[in-house]
Amino acid sequence: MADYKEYLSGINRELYHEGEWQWQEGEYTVTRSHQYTAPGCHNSCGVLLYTKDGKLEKVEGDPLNPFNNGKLCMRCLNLVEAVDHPDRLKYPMKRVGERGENKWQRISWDEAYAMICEKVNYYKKNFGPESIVGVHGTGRNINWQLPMLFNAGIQTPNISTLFFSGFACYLPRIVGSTAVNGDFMIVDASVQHPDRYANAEWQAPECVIVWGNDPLKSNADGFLGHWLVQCMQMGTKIISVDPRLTWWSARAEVWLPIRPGTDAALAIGMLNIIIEEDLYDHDFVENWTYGFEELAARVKEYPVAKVAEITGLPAEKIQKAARLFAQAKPAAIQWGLAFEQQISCMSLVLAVADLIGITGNIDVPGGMLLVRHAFNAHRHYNCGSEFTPPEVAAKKLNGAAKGVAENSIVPHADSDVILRAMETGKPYPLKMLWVQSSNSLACPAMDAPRALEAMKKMEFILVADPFLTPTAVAVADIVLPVGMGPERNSVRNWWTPMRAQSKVCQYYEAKGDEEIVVEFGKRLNPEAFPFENDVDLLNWYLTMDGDYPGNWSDLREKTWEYWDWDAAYRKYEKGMLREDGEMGFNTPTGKLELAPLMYMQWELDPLPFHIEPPEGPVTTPELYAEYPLILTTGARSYEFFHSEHRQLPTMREFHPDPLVTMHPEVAAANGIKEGEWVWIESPRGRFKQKAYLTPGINPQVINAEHGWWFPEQGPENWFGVFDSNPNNLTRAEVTGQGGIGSPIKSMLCKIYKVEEGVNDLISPTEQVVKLGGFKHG
Ligand SMILES: Nc1nc2c(c(=O)[nH]1)N[C@H]1C(S)=C(S)[C@@H](COP(=O)(O)OP(=O)(O)OC[C@H]3O[C@@H](n4cnc5c(=O)[nH]c(N)nc54)[C@H](O)[C@@H]3O)O[C@H]1N2
Ligand SMILES: Nc1nc2c(c(=O)[nH]1)N[C@H]1C(S)=C(S)[C@@H](COP(=O)(O)OP(=O)(O)OC[C@H]3O[C@@H](n4cnc5c(=O)[nH]c(N)nc54)[C@H](O)[C@@H]3O)O[C@H]1N2
Ligand code: SF4
Ligand SMILES: [Mo]
Repeated sequence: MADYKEYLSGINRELYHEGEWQWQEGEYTVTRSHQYTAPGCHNSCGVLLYTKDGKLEKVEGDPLNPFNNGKLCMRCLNLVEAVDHPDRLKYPMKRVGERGENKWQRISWDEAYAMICEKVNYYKKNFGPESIVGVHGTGRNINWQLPMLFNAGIQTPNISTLFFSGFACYLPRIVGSTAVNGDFMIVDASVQHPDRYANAEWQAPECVIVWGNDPLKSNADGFLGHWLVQCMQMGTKIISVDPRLTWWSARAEVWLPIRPGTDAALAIGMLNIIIEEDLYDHDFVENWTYGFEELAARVKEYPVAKVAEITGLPAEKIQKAARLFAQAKPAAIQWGLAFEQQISCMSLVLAVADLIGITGNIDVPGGMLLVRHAFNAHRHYNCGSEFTPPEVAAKKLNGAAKGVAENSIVPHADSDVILRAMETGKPYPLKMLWVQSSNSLACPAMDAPRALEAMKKMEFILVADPFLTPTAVAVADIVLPVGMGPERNSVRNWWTPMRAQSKVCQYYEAKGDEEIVVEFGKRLNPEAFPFENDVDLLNWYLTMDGDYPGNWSDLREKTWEYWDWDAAYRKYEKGMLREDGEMGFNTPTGKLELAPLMYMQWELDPLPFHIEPPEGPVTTPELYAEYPLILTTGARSYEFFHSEHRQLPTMREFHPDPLVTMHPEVAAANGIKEGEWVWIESPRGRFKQKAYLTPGINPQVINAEHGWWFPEQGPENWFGVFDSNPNNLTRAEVTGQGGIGSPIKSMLCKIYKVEEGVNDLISPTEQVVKLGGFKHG
């Protein structure tokens, strides 16, 4: 697709029924839709769903959809296997044995509604709505639906991604970016133009730093990795900051295999080089920024030799990267999860937003585009919060994370404070957990064994999921079957464009999240839920704020007319960013704040600095002597979305086991061969994965996968959920500046071979479930 114009003109639009949302193709009904979740992803690509007699038979990418150009990842291509999977939950069920025994009795939805509503009303009346915690997972297609149920239906202020300490995903990048430039920014890979790469105004970035992110695999946060591949075909050069040799590192001008958790030092060092060598954009800095002098003074504290020492990177490579980035026009930074999964999180986000600022790469073609949500419809995780009475809202379990918790995008309670409250009953008792779209024990729970003990103290736990997860088996009192993407009518509204998702099939008694929200909402608080069905809810959502002109069926039938990207560049010069219509950025000073006032308001240092990881060669040398490897975790893979898809044969054929990646020298030093099972241990516990050897990794570092459980082991052993779980080693309540960030990608460990019958007599799952966890101080 190097010549995109040629590609566009080559598409047979008639063949793909341009302008139609549904048609007949032989024996198939074809529906033009978007797949969001379940199965999960952060994006929502255009799909053509082929059904016959109400059954989904085939899925193809929609070639007319400029968002994904007909391309699909293996997870969407494999949708039929997921939708048809026999392990799916078919009916609501209530627990009849002890918790964890996996004894269930089928009940009807009416019984489930009655039972659950009775519990909710009981706890509300006796302990207040705040005694009920609403839990969801990462941004699947639940990001306004479940908050609406929790805020307006239950009216609890305690909504959370449970046990996921330090808001350690995405949110800090959103609020940090907002503090600096008033908005969120993404790499401008032309997505705001329906004609994409052929657009006359657009330009490919000359250089992109792919930083702590692997967008080909993760496609996270409104950005598809293949857009960047397309840019590379048009000349974009890559700098990769990653301890692993990723696809990007292998094609980079400069690969910086950084010591995990030291990225802030690198970013500040680059700022220093760029300012010292006078490579910054004087015009932009003078006219549009605030705080340059202070920033310039701070970054002087990070000369390149010091940064080289902290990061373990050669000084020349750091200089080369800084110069290449600063001299490229335009340039951009594709940042990722490694930003939050380290203690320096808020400083790192700031330093990198400053790098964009001083080089003048903000809101220019091929730079970092300032983005908002389609049609300014901005209700997401705060949806329905106006229905929570103020005196109840004031009881939200907040921690130190002021900037994050008080922002209007994700007004979540602090999961560490919830964890403590579950354990201690303070500041007030928590009684009920409503878990919908999270397999907490397998994936988000930092210190998973501790999380299990805390959950056991809850009186009533509901889990709503498409599958019977280990979390459901371990602690649920009732489980509800959730419909998958092709089984729900829905709306995708996160950045742009606004997209509709159509229901084309039904699995037993599973219900989509919208249906579940409406059914419970109208029973729990009818005033806030004057809806008959899912489509009523969607119509309300689409028109409650913002300026979307139609209803839900308009959206699904005329999706192609609703490509509402705000394609303007340099919006700050045009008075398009501020409510007062003045020129400038949507910040208190109207400037791009290199030293943001918001940080000061949140009681954070408004200038970036480096914090050493809480454990490592520098902070804890004695521990390092015994645990000499740095453990980073969670690098994404094509086959899985977090803990999902472990039951799908196709995925397991490609990726049968959890893999721990290590340098051959590390393997040799520890007597480990390719493909052998390896214990990964710290003083807090251990887990096992299979060795994958490659010279493409910083030899100080090993990388373990996250989210593993083993459906094939069956529910009796809770699917072996702790056996390969790196979150036996991670900790809750260890967070960075302002209570934000968590060192999930920079811990210490040692490794040794699993020897059958010798050192594997007790599995981690048995250790946690039967013996009460790992013994540690
Ligand atoms: N297929 C798939 N896609 C997903 C997900 C999934 O589970 N599967 N999860 C979704 C979610 S919720 C998220 S948050 C995103 C995350 O997606 P990404 O941002 O891509 O996150 P990761 O793959 O965890 O890590 C990115 C890279 O950071 C590197 N890394 C590790 N430690 C460090 C460090 O200290 N510094 C630097 N600079 N790099 C480091 C890793 O080697 C890895 O290549 O993906 C989303 N998309
Ligand atoms: N060690 C380590 N741990 C990590 C990470 C890491 O990098 N390293 N990454 C962390 C990150 S960034 C995140 S965001 C968390 C993610 O943690 P979670 O988002 O909680 O992910 P899962 O545990 O996979 O749980 C999601 C569940 O939702 C179900 N589901 C999927 N789609 C839908 C839907 O549309 N509706 C409903 N109701 N259910 C659905 C799935 O079947 C699955 O059981 O994990 C974190 N855990
Ligand atoms: S990015 Fe991949 S998994 Fe996500 S919706 Fe698109 S094709 Fe599906
Ligand atoms: Mo995430």
